[in-house]
Amino acid sequence: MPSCRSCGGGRLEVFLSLGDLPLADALLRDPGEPEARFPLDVAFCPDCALVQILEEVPPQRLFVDNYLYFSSFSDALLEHARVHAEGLVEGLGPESLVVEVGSNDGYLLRHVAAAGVPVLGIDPAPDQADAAAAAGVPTLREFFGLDLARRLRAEGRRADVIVANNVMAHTPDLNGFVAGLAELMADDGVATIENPSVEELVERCEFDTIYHEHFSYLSSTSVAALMERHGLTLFRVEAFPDLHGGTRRWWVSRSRPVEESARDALAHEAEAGVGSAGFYRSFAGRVEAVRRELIGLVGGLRAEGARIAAYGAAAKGATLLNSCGLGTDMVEFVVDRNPHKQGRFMPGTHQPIGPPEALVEQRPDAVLLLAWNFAGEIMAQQRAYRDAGGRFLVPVPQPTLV
Ligand code: DWN
Ligand code: ZN
Repeated sequence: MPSCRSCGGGRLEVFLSLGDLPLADALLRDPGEPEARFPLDVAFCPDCALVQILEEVPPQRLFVDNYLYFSSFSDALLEHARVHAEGLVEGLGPESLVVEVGSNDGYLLRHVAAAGVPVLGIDPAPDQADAAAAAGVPTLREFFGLDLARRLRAEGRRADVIVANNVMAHTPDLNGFVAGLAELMADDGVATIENPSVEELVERCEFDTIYHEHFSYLSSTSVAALMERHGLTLFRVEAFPDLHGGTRRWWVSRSRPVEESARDALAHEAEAGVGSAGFYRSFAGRVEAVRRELIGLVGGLRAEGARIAAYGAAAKGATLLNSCGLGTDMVEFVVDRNPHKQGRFMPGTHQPIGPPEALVEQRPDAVLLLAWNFAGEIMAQQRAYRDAGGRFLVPVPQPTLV
């Protein structure tokens, strides 16, 4: 049993095992190509409340060799990033520096650059870094950690703001990552760290958001403990209940006064029990119930002769299809707006991935919404399919045909 990724504690308690699954974002070029599978066990640390997986797939394999996720294929996410960028640039100017770790295709920093504030993106994914450069966002193609932070500081670069959206949970070396934030951050700088909240993951049974890219599953409680260890303080917490199934934005700095939102978030989690093992103990049973219900619902539709497709070649979709054993005999194909994903095949279950237009052309009776976190945007977009009688199957928190 490995020690805790955050505090080094030796009392990790596994509360969910999803079996040996393929890498969620490793979409295949050919369904016959060999696929590695890795165990997916989730544990709770009673010493610092961090929820984490035990397996450590090398980040190079996860995020560089075959990484197809581009942030700019969700309008809701783009709008969320634009609003955040606009808030960040207040009070900054041409002497400032805003760094984003995990900057992907420049979806956020391009707004900061447009406001005349110097930016630096950091992301090892080559195609995404190329897209960012084309959008006017200079990007270092590297993984972020303490040694990169030290090199940047040695060059005299200190960040007034560091943005880290959906990346801190993706790094196996949590302490190196946070030490890097402290090293790169100007004395009176801040970092804003966004990740899904483990509280909603458990409460809404979002087990499909568990995959090997997500080494940690964060809470205000575990983030506060992690930051304290590196001389940083959690001073503000924002909640976005509808983003990625429930997201928090954690603001940390060396010396900003702690605000009510941070105190409230920690008090709420203490009340809910997010920092204790009991909160997680019933999760596996609830996951099993949702799996069975989904398999039953899909099986029932197929038994009536219904044809079923899926929307969103999302990483979470790979976890859902594989942990529920939904192969091409149950779900025929997947559609996705991201052209880098079209023409590929889902990991493990091998559904071909095509453009969303296939829904209107092939008219499946029901569509499993793998990207349920964007249900509003997607169902509005698929008005024609729905007006023609098509129905969506939303898998979590409760499998529901809408
Ligand atoms: O942490 C991560 C989250 C933020 O994004 C990364 N590990 C990888 C990724 O996870 P995901 O693939 O589950 O994220 P999404 O953004 O929920 O995936 C949505 C998929 O659906 C994308 O492939 C884009 C696609 N999409 C679409 O085809 N039409 C999305 C929208 C909104 C649409 O209208
Ligand atoms: Zn710990």
